This record gives sequence, C-alpha cells and structure tokens, in this order.
Amino acid sequence: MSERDTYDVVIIGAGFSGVHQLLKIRKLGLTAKVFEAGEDLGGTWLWNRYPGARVDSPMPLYQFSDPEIWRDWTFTEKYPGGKEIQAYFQYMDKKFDIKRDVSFNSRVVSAHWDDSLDRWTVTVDDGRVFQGQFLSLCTGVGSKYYIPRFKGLDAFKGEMHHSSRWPEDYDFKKKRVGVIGTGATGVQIIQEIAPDVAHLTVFQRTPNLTLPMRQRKLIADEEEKVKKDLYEISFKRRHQTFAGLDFDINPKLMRDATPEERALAFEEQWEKGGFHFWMGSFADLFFDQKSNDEAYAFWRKKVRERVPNPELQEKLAPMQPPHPFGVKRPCLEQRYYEVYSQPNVTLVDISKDAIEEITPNGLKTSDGVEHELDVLVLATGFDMVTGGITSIDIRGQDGIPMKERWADGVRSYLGVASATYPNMFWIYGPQSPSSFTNGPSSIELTSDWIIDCMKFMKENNISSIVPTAEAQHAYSELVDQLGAVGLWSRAKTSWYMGSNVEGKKTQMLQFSGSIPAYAKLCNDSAEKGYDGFHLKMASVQA
Ligand code: NA7
Repeated sequence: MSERDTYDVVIIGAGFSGVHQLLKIRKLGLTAKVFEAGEDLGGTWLWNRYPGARVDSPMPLYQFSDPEIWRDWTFTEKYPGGKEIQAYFQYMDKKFDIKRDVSFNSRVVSAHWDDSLDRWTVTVDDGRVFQGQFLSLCTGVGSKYYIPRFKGLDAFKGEMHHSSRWPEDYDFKKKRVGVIGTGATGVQIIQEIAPDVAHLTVFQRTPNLTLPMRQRKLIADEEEKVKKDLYEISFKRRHQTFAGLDFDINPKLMRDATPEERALAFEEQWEKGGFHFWMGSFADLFFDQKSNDEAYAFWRKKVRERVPNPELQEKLAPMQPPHPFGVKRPCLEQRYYEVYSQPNVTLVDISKDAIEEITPNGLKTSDGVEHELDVLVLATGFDMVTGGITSIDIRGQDGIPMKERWADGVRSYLGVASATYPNMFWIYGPQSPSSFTNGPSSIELTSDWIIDCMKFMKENNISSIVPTAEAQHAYSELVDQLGAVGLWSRAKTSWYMGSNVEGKKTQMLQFSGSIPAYAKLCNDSAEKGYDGFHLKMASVQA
C-alpha cells in the first residue's frame, strides 16, 4: 500500500509539543502526520541521553494534565531522570498508539507554502514529499546543537561528543575526561561522572549560579492520594503563575522588606529547593540591580559553605557576580559543589586562561598548560529557541526563507505565528514564554490555542490564517519592551538573549511577561475572532 501524502496537519517533532498536537488533532477529527528526525518519541529527552540528564521542574508539574494519561502513570522521583521521561513516552504510545502517525528517522528539510492552494509542501531528507493545510512546528527550544569554533577541533585523537549526541551506554570509567561548559547540561554531567572517571577536567568560562534540587523519591501509594487531592489543582495552578509552576513570584519588593523579612524569605525559598529561590523570590530581583546583588550575596554564602578551598570558592562563587542572579536560566544541582573537592577533579577557569586550541592529546589553555584527555565532552549548548525552526528551509507567501527573515531578529505575532507564513504555528518557540516556564505548562497552553484556532477555521470555512504585519510589529515591540524591563541583557552570554551563539542577533527571544499575561493576549485575540490575523475564506468550489 502506498503511503498517503496529504494531511490536514503536518507536525514536525515528536517531543512533548508534537505528541500533544497529534493527540488533540485526532480528537478534532483531522488527519495528521508527525515527522521526527530521531528514531523514537521523546524530543529533547530522546537526544539528550548523557549521564545525569534530569528534569528541573518538579512533579507533578512536568507532565501532561490529561487525567487519561496521569491516572495510570506515576513517576518515581520528584525530578525524574531522562530515562523515566522516555519510558513515559513509551507508556503514552502503548495507550494511544502514537507511533502509527509518526515517521521516524525523517528530518524535514523544507516546507514551502502555496498561496493558490492554501497548502504546505513538506520535503523529508529521504526525498518523500507531503502536503498539509497546516504546518505545526514542534521543534523544541534546543534541537540544534552548538559547537563553538575552537581552533584545532579536528585534531583531537581521543573521543569527542557533544552532550546531545552522547553514545548509548558509553563507558567513560577510568578515562581522563574533559568537559567544556557548565550550563545545566555540564553541571548534570559533571556531578554524575565525577566519582567514576580517572580524572575530570572542567573548563568553566562562567560559573553556573545553580540551585539545590532537593530530590526525593515518590512513593506510589502516597502519589495515588496526591493524584486524587492535588493533581487537578496543580495543573490549574500552572496557568495562573508567572512561570507555570505551582508557586509564584513574591509580588513584594525586596527593597520594601526589612532585613529580617528578607533573610527569612531567602532561607525559606532556599530550603524549599528547586526554582523557589529564583521564581518564588521577590519580584525586584529581576529588575533592580541592588536587590539582585543581595540575592546573589545570599547564594554566594550558601555555595561557599560547601566549598572549603578558598581558590575554588572564588572560581565557583566569586565575590563579584559574573552577572545578575537569575538572568541566565539557573539549573538544579544535587552534589555539584562537593565534586570539586575530589582529588580527581580539576576546575580550569577559562575566563582567565582561555582555551587556545584543541590538540591531538587534549586541550591547551593560554597559560601554556596542555590538559591531557581521552574524552572531550562539549556541553556547549544549542542555537536555542530559534535554531530548530531556522534550520528548516521554510518559505511563506513571498518565498523568503525563515532563516533569512529572522537574520536581523525574530518577529512574530503572539509567539506562535509569523506574518507571510500562513497556517504555520510553532509551540514553545520564539517570543512565547517557553523557557521562562515549566515546559508542559507553556506547551499545553499554546497547543490548545492552536487546536481551537484550527477548529474555528474548519467551522467557519476559513482556509488560511496569517498574522498582519501591524499586529506582528506591535506584539514584537511588546516582547522587546518587556525584556528591557529586566536585567536579562546584563549577562554577556545567554541563550535567553541569543548571545550564546557567535554572530546571532542579541535580543530577548522569549515573552517575559508571565504565563497569565501571555494567555490573556492569546485568548483576547481568539475571542475577537482572531484579531491581528488575516483570515481567508475557502472558495465555494473547495
Ligand atoms: P548552555 O546553558 O547554553 O551552556 C553552555 C555552556 O557552554 C556554558 O557554560 C557556556 O559558557 C559554555 N560555552 C559556550 N561556548 C563556549 C566557548 N566558546 N568557550 C567556552 N565555553 C563555552 O547549554 P546547556 O546545554 O547547558 O543548557 C541548555 C538548556 O537546556 C538549559 O538551560 C536547560 O533549560 C535545558 P558561558 O556561560 O557562555 O560562559
């Protein structure tokens, strides 16, 4: 039987967003096909299989809110590891037979819009061509990995792996391992492998202002009770808080609090662990440098207490903040700081002694030292937020590729669609709240909005929808203005701002005004019949 080639919706990506879209589209009675570059479901959790990969939003928040799904699935840890998230996807597949609508090992290379047919033509890397009325980009924020152009990169004779291309079951024990990068990924790898490797050399350019995870096991019987009493409330709460969590930023300003109130609040948030100290703290932490300095001083004290060596203290938690606290996404650690007191671990401060070149035997820093290595791990991050979209040759009404369109900066309407690219939506991408928030909170919000829009179009005989240039301009200005209120741009390199990738335009890439504010903008547009969009009626014959 030959493969069908026309669908209502073509979905790119089979992670949380793609799976949510597929399940909802099926319920709507439309046809959909998902194309996934990887060999299985999971998206970011399929690709990022490095040791220690772990979720940093607590359960029950980091999952789908559909009771049909959570009723029969219980996570075993408050912050589950990547393998358990992969198992969660397999569980969902068993339940819903997701894979029957997914084409794996299929990287979409191009998507071109035909204005006369109101159709997308999508081409996969093996040459297959498909058509869809809608294009749903579920490509995630971190699907395009980034390797800086280090001199001599090809000269290295040992093994070299980017964190998101970790070889399955790789045995790094008894090896001399070097890790470049101390973002969330680097921190997770470092704390996981440090006990087992012959030697670990960490090349740190900027210390990560990490927070304590405070992991705990979830007991199945207890969780059943929590499910009954709290799950529905927690999921509802996700759409009422700034970051889609079940707690909110303290609206009180730090500068209005007494020293005792501040000390108490800091201690309380710190003890709670996770993102509480970041997203549950005083609101002015995000826009007032003086208040931020105080939060940083508290953080520094806590970290230094765990690091006996004064030289290491200064590298890991310097007296002078490397950037305001919380303007780069903090990550959650479990035993990160203790690692550096191990005799087999060396921390190299490459902000002082920069990486000069990768040599056949290791890595040479500007102080003339050659660090000998068997394995080099590049935990150097991603072309975040935009990379998944711009790496596909997407052309809309005027034939201009998305990559070119966004070369001077991202522009969108509601962080979900772009003028001149009709019937194309993205989820958890540019100018949406995405990584300021708990993933599934944002994903469900946007995905449901898109589904409602498709339903509205079908019911009203509308064949295409596209943002107007005016609405796009006004929304993008708003995103810029909101971004400028915070201290975000004070970090030299930050993927929130696109400044982590050489040559990428620096701009606030996400909507930083909170989940409820974002939801209101999206819902207001929908309630006014998709205000800000141009709608085209289907022709009578069609
Ligand atoms: P990140 O957070 O972008 O971290 C990348 C790390 O790599 C970071 O420590 C960078 O140092 C370092 N880096 C990048 N380029 C260089 C060069 N040229 N030289 C030295 N060091 C470099 O990526 P992750 O994968 O850790 O995390 C991404 C997100 O995924 C994470 O926030 C979670 O939300 C999930 P820098 O800090 O720029 O000095």
